[in-house]
Amino acid sequence: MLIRSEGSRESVIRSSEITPQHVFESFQRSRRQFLATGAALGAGALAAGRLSGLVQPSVAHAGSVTYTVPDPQTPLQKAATYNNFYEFGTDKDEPARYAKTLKTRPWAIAVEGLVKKPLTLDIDTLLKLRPLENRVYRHRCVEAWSMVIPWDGYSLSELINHCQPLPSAKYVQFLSLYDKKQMPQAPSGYDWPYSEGLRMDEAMNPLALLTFGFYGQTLQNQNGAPVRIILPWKYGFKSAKSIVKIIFTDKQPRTLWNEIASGEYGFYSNVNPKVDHPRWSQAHERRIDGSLFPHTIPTLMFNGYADQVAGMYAGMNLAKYY
Ligand SMILES: Nc1nc2c(c(=O)[nH]1)N[C@H]1C(S)=C(S)[C@@H](COP(=O)(O)O)O[C@H]1N2
Ligand SMILES: [Mo]
Repeated sequence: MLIRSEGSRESVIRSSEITPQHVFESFQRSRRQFLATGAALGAGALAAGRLSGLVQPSVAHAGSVTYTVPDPQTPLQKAATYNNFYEFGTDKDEPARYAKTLKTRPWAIAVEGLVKKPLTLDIDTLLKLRPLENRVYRHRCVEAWSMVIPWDGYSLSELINHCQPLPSAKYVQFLSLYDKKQMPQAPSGYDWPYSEGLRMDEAMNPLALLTFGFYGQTLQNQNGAPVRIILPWKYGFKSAKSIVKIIFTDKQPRTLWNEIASGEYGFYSNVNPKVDHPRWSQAHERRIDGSLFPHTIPTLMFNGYADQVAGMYAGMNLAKYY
């Protein structure tokens, strides 16, 4: 098992100052929830969403790696109403209100750049390329709030292998949809479309998830339907929503937030409690889960995924490459 749960459980206890018994109960609750989801998936009893039948019964297991965390999950209702999706407005409640108009069919991802042969992949082809797995990930926004969300998808590496990038490809860029007509709320002064990127080894890391669903159902528009990237060890803005293009390159691609404020948002943007944002600390986060009262917990190095990702940054000065 690659995800170390002990450390994170301890930090929840310390930070929220609740009794170990409560923590234990909430852990047991989320574990029961987790097992119940597994049983439901196994029985093919998923709610009406288009994902039923596509999600693997082997919940959160892929090979020997267990993709889950013991933290209580964020309720769907919160994950779907507190969003960053600037194309649909800059307030947290705007994406849920305005993204309704996003047209998610037909949809395709164009694959370009340093590949054997450029190709276009239709969303329904993408959905069937590999079985979807359910993975519960910590989701840490650079604004120091976080959620715990069960996503449905498969490793981005599976798509990349399918695309056959050339050995000269060192980076991969993701572009989100930008359609002025569907997104009249998108603020001006940003160089749309939303662009993000990864080094090739980061993109190939099994944690990087090509995501189609959450909570056992199709992604809601405000969460990046019909397909997005999820990178749990990086700040949320690296996880581009509603992507329509993937470009393999030999140069570090432009990224939207880095262009807007390069001193605040670097290319790497790995979650790091020791490297503060110039305007606030990154040592703690406000965890948005089912609790009645807001609570703050310590932020974990690489968001708790150090075992799987730290090796990729060995020898790098993470204060310089933030
Ligand atoms: N296209 C696009 N993708 C985006 C954003 C955005 O504004 N536009 N916001 C990012 C930020 S800052 C975060 S924290 C996450 C939020 O994902 P969620 O709303 O599903 O929790 O999406 C990221 N992906
Ligand atoms: Mo974010």
